[in-house]
This record gives sequence, C-alpha cells and structure tokens, in this order.
Amino acid sequence: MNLECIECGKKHDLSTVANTCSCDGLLEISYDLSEVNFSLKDRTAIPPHVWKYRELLPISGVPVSLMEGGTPLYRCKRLEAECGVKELYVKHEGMNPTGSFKDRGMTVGVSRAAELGIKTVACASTGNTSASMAIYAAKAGMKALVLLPSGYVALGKVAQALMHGATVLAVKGNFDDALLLIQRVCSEKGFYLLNSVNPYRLEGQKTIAFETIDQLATHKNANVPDRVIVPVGNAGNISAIYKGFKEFHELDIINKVPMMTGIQASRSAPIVDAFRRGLAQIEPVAEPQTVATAIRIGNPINAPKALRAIRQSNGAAESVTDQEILKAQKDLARLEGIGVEPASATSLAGLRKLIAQGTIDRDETVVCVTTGHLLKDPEAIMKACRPPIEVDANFDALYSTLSELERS
Ligand code: AN7
Repeated sequence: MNLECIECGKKHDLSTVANTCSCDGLLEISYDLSEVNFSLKDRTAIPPHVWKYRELLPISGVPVSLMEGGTPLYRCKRLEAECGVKELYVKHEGMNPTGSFKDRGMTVGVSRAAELGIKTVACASTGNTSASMAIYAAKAGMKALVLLPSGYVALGKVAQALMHGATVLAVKGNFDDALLLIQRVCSEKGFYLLNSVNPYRLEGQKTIAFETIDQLATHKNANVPDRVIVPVGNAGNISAIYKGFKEFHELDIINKVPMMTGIQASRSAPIVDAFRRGLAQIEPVAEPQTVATAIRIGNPINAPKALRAIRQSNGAAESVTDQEILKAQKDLARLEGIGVEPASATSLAGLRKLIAQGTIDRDETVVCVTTGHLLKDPEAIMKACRPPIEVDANFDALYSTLSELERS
C-alpha cells in the first residue's frame, strides 16, 4: 500500500496524518494489485457490506463498523419507460446506518483514527458527514467536533449529530468557510480531520462501485453499467466510485470502466463549469445556493480528482435547477417508492437532462446513485407536498372531505 500525491507522484509515509502533499496536491491510497490476495472470486455469494472488500481497504485490524453498505440496487422499470432509457438502476445509499453514503467512508476513516490513537475527530459539514462522523465517534469512544453552515443544514442531520453526542457549532458562513476553519483547527489542535479530503474516507466510499458490479451480476442481462451518475458537492464520492471501478478493472473483474457523470445544482456548479470550459482547475463559486443544501458547496476540495474521474472515463458533468431536482425527488418517490433527499435526486434530474441533450444514449445501462434518505430533510418534504387535511372525528365529516377531494 502507498500514499501518493495525485499531482507530483511523491510517495508519503503511511504513518502521516497529512491529507495533502508539500506541493498542495491531494493524496490517494494505492495498492500493488498484483499483491492483493483477492479471495473474492465467488464474491456474489457473500452478502454485500463494506468490509466484504477488506483486501482492498487500508485497515488491517478490527474495524469500527455499524454494518454499513449492502444498500439495495433497484431496477426502475417505470422510470425507464418515463425517461426512455434501456436499463435504469438506482443504488440507494440512503439505506445506510445514518441514511447516507457517508457511513461507508466514516467506518474506514474512524477505524484509521482508532489505529492512530486519536481522541477527537472533526469535520465541517453540510449535514450528512456530521451525522455519520457522530455515530462512528460514539461507537469508537471518541469526541466529535462539527462545524455546520448556520441555517443551511437539514433538520434530520443536525438532530443526528446532536443525539449521538457531537459538539455542534453553527458557523455564520457557508460550508467552504467552515472547511477552511476546521482544517486549521485540526492542524493546530491535533484533531483528526474527517472531511473527504481524507483519503481513507474515499477508500470506504469506493465500495459503492464494487457492490454495484456484484449486484448487477445477479440481474440477468447486466454486468458493467455503461454509465454511473452521481450527485456532486465536495466531489469526494464521484472520485471514490471511479477509483473503485478502476481497481476492479485492473483486477480484470470488469472489462471497462463506466462513464462517470457528475451532477451539481445550477448555482453551485464549479465542476460543471470547469468541465464545459475545459479548464484544468475550477473557479470557486463565492455564494453557492440551492434547495439541495447537502451540495451547497462553492469550492469543492476534491475537484482535481473529480475532473480526472470524469475526463478519464469519458463521462460528463451537468447542472440541474432546483425545480428539476424537486421534480425528480417526487418522481423517485411516487414512481419507484424510493425516498431521497433533494441532493440525491440530482442524479435522476441529470439523467433526464443529458438524455434530452443527446449526451446519454437511450441504449445505455445507467446506474443513478441516490446519496441520502428522504427523512434527512423533513422541511423540504413539507414544502413540496400538501399538508394533511384536518377532519372532525365523525363519518359525516370524513365522507364530506373525501367527496370534496374526489371532485377536486
Ligand atoms: C446527500 O455532509 O459534503 O461530492 O458535509 O450529503 O462527495 O461531497 C455532503 C455531501 C451528495 C456530495 N449527496 O458528495 C457533507 C457533504 C448528499 C450529500 C453529496 C453530499 P461529495
């Protein structure tokens, strides 16, 4: 195993707690795959779970685990018909222990912190990272410090961080401000940073790719999807999933790497902008906005990894409006029974847009990743749906309301 800079290739000692190189490049964990004792030849017989893939994870001892991963991959026939695409699957990451994909990364990140003897873990978060870090810190007996952008974190996520015992501070600024603050606090106070700039986090998240392949093998006509569509905020997840596919490709488990396709919210879309303009680096968005508060991020720290993933896989990047996001959220809920928070619905909204543009071929097999559960953001639900109608507790009142509804 190596810890390598993605920009200059410098190898770093595995005992380092730094997340970036002296050249400021992001670090990445790499394996000598010819050395991997891959006992997973009959992988599909074992139920999915992050630690099923431990030969390709950077932790050797007993992990801090709450049985993360193993999320359902749904075939979505009604949405297929509606979107006009040949095969559509949804990988519902909202079915993890805290209701988001972050748990896959946190089990590895907190296991690493435990190996290092860390007492306090910390993060800045739009919500889900904080909820996830809080439960794994609780499980490991560590302290957790969280910085949230004040006023822009969905209720369910704050509630989780609080109940699991994190110290939660609401910073009067956006996520990007909070991330700068927490990075400095971590380096000055020796706290362990668990944002997705931490390469151990991304190792856990790459198991989304492994599981998708194993689950598709059990569906009759499918093996490797042509395309995987991922909501993008701080840009860690799309980079991690790409890395997972690349490792399975190098191990000859799959014969191609899917086209990685990243979707951002339209007023928080620096990666889409850089992709369209062919820029080597993003230009940060100073005041990001979107109803999808999870991805209200203007300066994604993993942008170099994400742009590489999208470009090297011949993928795409697109942005969607709040209106398109909310429509996709409702359609997932009402056509397929898949309840997701707004940020997660960007993958379906992006699919529709890219089909309409002709970027996505109707013959493709597509997997949309939905990253977080519906109940994370109850306030967004109450804005999107008609509230319950009050009725008196007698049959006359009930029937008169029901017939009014039938007429309307
Ligand atoms: C539901 O919790 O950044 O592109 O601090 O919660 O890997 O950042 C959340 C991100 C997509 C974007 N969907 O993933 C945080 C945070 C949901 C999310 C993303 C997030 P990345």
